[in-house]
Amino acid sequence: MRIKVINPNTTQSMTDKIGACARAAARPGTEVVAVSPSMGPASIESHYDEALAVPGLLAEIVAGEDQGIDGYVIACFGDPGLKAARELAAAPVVGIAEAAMHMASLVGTRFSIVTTLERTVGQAWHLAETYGMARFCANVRACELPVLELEQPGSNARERILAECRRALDEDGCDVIVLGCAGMADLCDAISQALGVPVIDGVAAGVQLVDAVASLRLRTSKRGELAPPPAKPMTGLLAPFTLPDRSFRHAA
Ligand code: 2AL
Repeated sequence: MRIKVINPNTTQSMTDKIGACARAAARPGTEVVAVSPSMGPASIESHYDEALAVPGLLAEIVAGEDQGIDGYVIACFGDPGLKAARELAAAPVVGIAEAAMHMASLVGTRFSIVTTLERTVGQAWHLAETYGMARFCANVRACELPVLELEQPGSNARERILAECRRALDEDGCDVIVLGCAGMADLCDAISQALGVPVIDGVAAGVQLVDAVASLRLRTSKRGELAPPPAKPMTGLLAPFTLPDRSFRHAA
């Protein structure tokens, strides 16, 4: 089993951390390949960042289909490009927000999401609604923490996230915490121990979930909406994204 974990931002230290956490969560015998795209934003904390992260992410999916990858994890809590990735890949693709929310719904009754900047709160709610998970979501809280602060040695990110998690447990009526950024993956164990409730890191949840799906020999349905995209020229800077014929091998 080979799982490709794609950090859609281009910060290598964060990709290394995500890779280490994904490997720690993976089943014995499952190989984790952690990559970031060759182009895109250094961090993803706006709709603009998210939109511009998608082309590089999709290039990693196309490459993965030639690398014999068994499953993909999109390791950013906005789940950027998830549906497009599913159109391109036959192997299953899971986003960390959808993985974390589904996992949280299995171990409690209501979860609160603790994320980075306030401006990303709306997107987290949007995803909860899209996935049918809003009924399990008690609240989405932000720490006003820029994503790249999670990469700075000596930052007080952990304390600020932990304090917000405690406020969530005190005020939201939740019994599970979902961490709202892939860059928080390495903090999950410590926060979980400090709080005494399940704390879900989407990277670990995504690796296990996609492994389960692939182990059941389930692949993304190519009937209807997630069929390979229709062939057409892409122009300008996107010319390299014109799909070669071999990308249409799954067509009915
Ligand atoms: C994220 C994330 O997971 N990676 C990134 O660059 N931004 N999420 C977030 N809520 O800020």
